[in-house]
Amino acid sequence: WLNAGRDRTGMTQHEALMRETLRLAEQGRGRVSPRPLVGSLVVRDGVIVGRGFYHEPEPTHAEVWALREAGSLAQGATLYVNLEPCSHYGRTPPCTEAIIAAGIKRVVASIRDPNPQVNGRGFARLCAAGIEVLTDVLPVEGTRLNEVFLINQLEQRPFVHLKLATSLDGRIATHTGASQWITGAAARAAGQALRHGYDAIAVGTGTVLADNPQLTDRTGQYRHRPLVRVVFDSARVRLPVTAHVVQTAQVCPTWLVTVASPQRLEDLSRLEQHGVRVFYVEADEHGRPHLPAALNRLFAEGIASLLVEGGSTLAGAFVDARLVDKVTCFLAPRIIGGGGLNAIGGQGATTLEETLNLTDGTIEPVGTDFALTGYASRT
Ligand code: AOF
Ligand code: ZN
Repeated sequence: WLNAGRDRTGMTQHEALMRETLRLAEQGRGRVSPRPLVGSLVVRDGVIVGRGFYHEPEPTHAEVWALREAGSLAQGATLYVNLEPCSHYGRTPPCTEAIIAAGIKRVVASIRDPNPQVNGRGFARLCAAGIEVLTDVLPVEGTRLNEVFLINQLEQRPFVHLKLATSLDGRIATHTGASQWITGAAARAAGQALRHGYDAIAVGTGTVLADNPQLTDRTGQYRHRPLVRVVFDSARVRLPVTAHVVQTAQVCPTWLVTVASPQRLEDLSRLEQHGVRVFYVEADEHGRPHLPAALNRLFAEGIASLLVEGGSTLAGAFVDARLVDKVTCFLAPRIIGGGGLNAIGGQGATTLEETLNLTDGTIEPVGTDFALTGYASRT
């Protein structure tokens, strides 16, 4: 009674195997940046005979791992991969050639690779070799999995994920400044776990002064590059040498993004002596780092993804600049009211046509709180 080719959950066999491919790719999280999360399967007569996923420090691409495991069983088999196979000589030879040489009959993919070195050439090369190519299998899931890589390739800037933890009325502190803790332990742990998938965490100096946070990845899972703590400061340079992020800068990188301030050179050199890297970018109209310039600079330094953790001023600046791709809000079912501090400062919208809208939202309970996630609408 099943629909042709579909299992009891309504998925086709291609979709079910692509789901497994995406699950494999996910295992690379925290160890692929600035490259994509890629998984691959070799399937012969409905049986998985090879698996692979991309993970640094090995430069080997997912497809090649899967082909290696399959060995001679790859002859006449189908290869699943969530990203178009590469067709260029990079750190490794092109996967298209390995696929052709192995005798693969059909390639099933989720999304095209926008990397200008590939961008359709991988599929074209496979077709030219007589391989059947089927793409756009679970394209929404494939796009989400590589949301960082896709923004990097298409916009040449880091992917920006704004993380908030607020009361039901969108506040992050009471009118006296009390802020620890608005959300419960489970939500705080979930927020910390997000850090594992990111290259850098951004906070404003106000947050460092108020909370003196550690801003570390405490998942205990392997990551191939250390998490970078990026502090955004104005020309006043208020980041104190005594801050935890400065005191530990030798073991866990801390970068300061600021604007040129000749009267603060002594403070800056003291921070540098503690191992803080200082980046100067042009000032915006408030005398704070111009965010597009700051992101450009961070991208050039290898930061492919940034988790913005606050506070109100920095979150507001990112929202005003519309440099937010994704938002996760841990929402506590409590109301602060009165003059409590808003999670998002900045200029804000004047009309309702100017608000930053989220789409594809999901909400799920986390302990006694809720995690709301959405993507900035591009319209
Ligand atoms: C990966 N892993 O499994 C696949 C990738 O820097 P290279 O030479 O390793 O090339 C990286 C590019 O290759 C990457 O940006 C993407 O376009 C393509 N596919 N990359 O790192 C993989 N399949
Ligand atoms: Zn490749």
